[in-house]
Parts: sequence; structure tokens; C-alpha cells
Amino acid sequence: MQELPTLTVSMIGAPGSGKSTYLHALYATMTRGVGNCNLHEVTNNADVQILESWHDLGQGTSLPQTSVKPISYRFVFSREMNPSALLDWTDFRGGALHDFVGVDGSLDTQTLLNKISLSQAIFVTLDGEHFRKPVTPERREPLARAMVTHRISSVITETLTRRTARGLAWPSITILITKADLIDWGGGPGRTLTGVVDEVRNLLPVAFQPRVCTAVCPVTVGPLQTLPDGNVRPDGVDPNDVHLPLMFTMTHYYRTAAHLDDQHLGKLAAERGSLKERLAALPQSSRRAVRDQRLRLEQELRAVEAEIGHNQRRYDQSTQAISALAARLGNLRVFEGGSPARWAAGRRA
Ligand SMILES: Nc1nc2c(ncn2[C@@H]2O[C@H](COP(=O)(O)OP(=O)(O)OP(=O)(O)O)[C@@H](O)[C@H]2O)c(=O)[nH]1
Ligand SMILES: [Mg+2]
Repeated sequence: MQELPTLTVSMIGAPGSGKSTYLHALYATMTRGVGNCNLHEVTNNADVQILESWHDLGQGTSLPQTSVKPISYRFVFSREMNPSALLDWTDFRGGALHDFVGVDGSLDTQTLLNKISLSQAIFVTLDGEHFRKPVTPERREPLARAMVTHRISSVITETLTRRTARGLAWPSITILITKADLIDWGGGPGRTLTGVVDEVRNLLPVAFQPRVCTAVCPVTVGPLQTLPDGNVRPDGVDPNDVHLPLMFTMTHYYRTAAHLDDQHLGKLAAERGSLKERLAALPQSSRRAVRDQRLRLEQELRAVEAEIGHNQRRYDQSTQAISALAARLGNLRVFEGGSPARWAAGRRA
């Protein structure tokens, strides 16, 4: 397979908030494809395993709770059947988030923290169950504990600090309101997305601070009703909007890549300008030293022009991907530094 850029994706959220189920629904939806975009697992066995568990969920068998051994996936993201990125996606158990690190701590906690600091994308799952009623100031602290938002905040802060120190771009943050089927989104006494977003802002202010790019998206895998034996009622699977967080993640990824390419193209253009000036300033002489100097400068100029061509092609591909993906952000709310992102505004379906 051609060398693809790798995107590390981490998913964090309280135990039972729906991480594994969401991942299965996303995969099942994206293997069929949405808007010319697809996902597929690099390993055939893993592909079969996810789709079998997904099929079993539809028949009523719950997914097992994630164990202390995290499950890693390698998904290829393709657009118009052209593979464009490799997603290194690890499914951790929610408990790994609030366990301790250190000699007495759990191994998956250490792995989780390292993985997050390498991530270009962080998915946070907040259980929709908690947003059925407004998160009033009296309910906020108990709910923050249930959703582990203090711990999520400190993990995000640590990631941003570590990446700043290493001169790396910040990850996108996608806040999934899972189990959105449990929420009454109707008018009147029902909840509104704007109201829920305001509550999320109070619970996770770190995701709305300057320079952070965050999307909030309600998702549902279907009204999975848990039965007394721990399984779920069959035929409850009916995913909705599960692809949107991935569309946002990829849009943010291409925006970051395009920005870096744009900066690099600026530097290369300046270098080309200076090489051209130096060539023009060479005396019209056939002396060996001048001839050698001209040959050297011409060689450097050709190399810079080749690099400009390569960067420009990559920049054009990123901008094409951005306009195709950003048009599909549907019901997502995207924020940059806490304010609605202009590039994602007015595209709501
Ligand atoms: N109604 C409803 N229930 C859901 C949905 N997604 C997940 N669930 C239920 O939520 C429970 C927990 O789901 P998991 O996906 O195992 O949660 P998790 O975050 O991976 O849990 P840990 O691995 O223990 O951290 C299961 O009983 C699911 O059936 C949804 O969209 N709607
Ligand atoms: Mg899980």
C-alpha cells in the first residue's frame, strides 16, 4: 500500500458512555460509504470481527465491556476510492481515564495518556442520558463526576501543553452526545441543541478556549433497550449522524495540512525569488568559477520548483477535500476559540 499520512484518534469518556458501540456503528456506516467517503480496516480479520459484533448487536447481543486490554484498529479513510489517510484508532475502557498512573496504576491508563498526547483528533463521549433534563447549576457537579469531565479536561489540557512544547498542531476535539435517541429534541419542554451546547460549554470549558477547534454532535446508534439479562432488544439498531464526527475530524485534518502547506509554499516562493535574483546578478562571464556558480544555482532552483509543485498539488488536494467534506457537516456545531466557526457556518442540512 502507498505511504499514507497517519492520524491518531483517541476516544475518551466515562465507562458505559457508548464509545465501543459508536465505533462499531461508525465503521458499519462508513464501510458502505457516505458522500463518496469510506473506511475499511487494514486487517481482514479485524474487519470481519467488527462487522460480526455489529450484526450480533442487531440480533440483540450487547457488545462486551472493553477490558484493560485496549483494542487497536487501523482504518483507511478513502475519498472517491482514493485512500488518503490511515486512522490509528484505539478503543480504551472508560475506566482507564480515572485510574492512576505509576507503579500501582493500570497499564492501559499510561498507554491511554501517551496515545492522547500523540493524537491529531480527540473524541469525547458524553452520555446523552444526562442531558435529558437541563444541566442546571445544582446538577452540574454530580453530572460532571458521572461524565468524568474534570479528568477529561485535565487530559485535554495536558495534551495541548505537551503538543505546544513540541511545536505540534493541536488536535481537533469532537464532543459526541451519545445515545441521542434518549433525548426529547421536540419543541416546548423538549431539549434544543443550542441549550445542550451551552451546558457542554460549562462542563468542558477547555474545549472552548482560544485556538481550540471543537465540534459538538449528538449521535445515536438506535434505541438500544437493555434487557434484564444484559442483552439488548433485537432490531434496535438504527444509527443516525454517526458519520458526522468523522467528517469534521477529516475536515480539520485537511485544514491543518493546508495551513502548513500554505506556510511552506510562502517560504519556498521566497527562496525561489532569492535564487532567481542571485542568478540574474551573476556577471556575463565564461569564467569557470562563475559557470559553476550558475550551474549550482540553477540546480537549486530546479529542486525548489519541484518542491513547490509537490506542495501545491498536496495543497490543492487538501482544499478540494475541505470543500467536499465541509459541505457535509450537517447537524454539527463547530467552534473555534469558543465562537461558531465561520468556515462551517450556514452549511447546516
Ligand atoms: N439507547 C442507546 N443506548 C446505547 C447507545 N450506544 C450505546 N448504548 C448502550 O450503552 C451501553 C454502553 O455502551 P458501550 O459502547 O459498551 O460503552 P463504552 O463507553 O464502550 O463502555 P466501556 O468500554 O466500559 O468504557 C450499552 O448497554 C449500549 O447498548 C445509543 O446510541 N442509544
Ligand atoms: Mg468500550
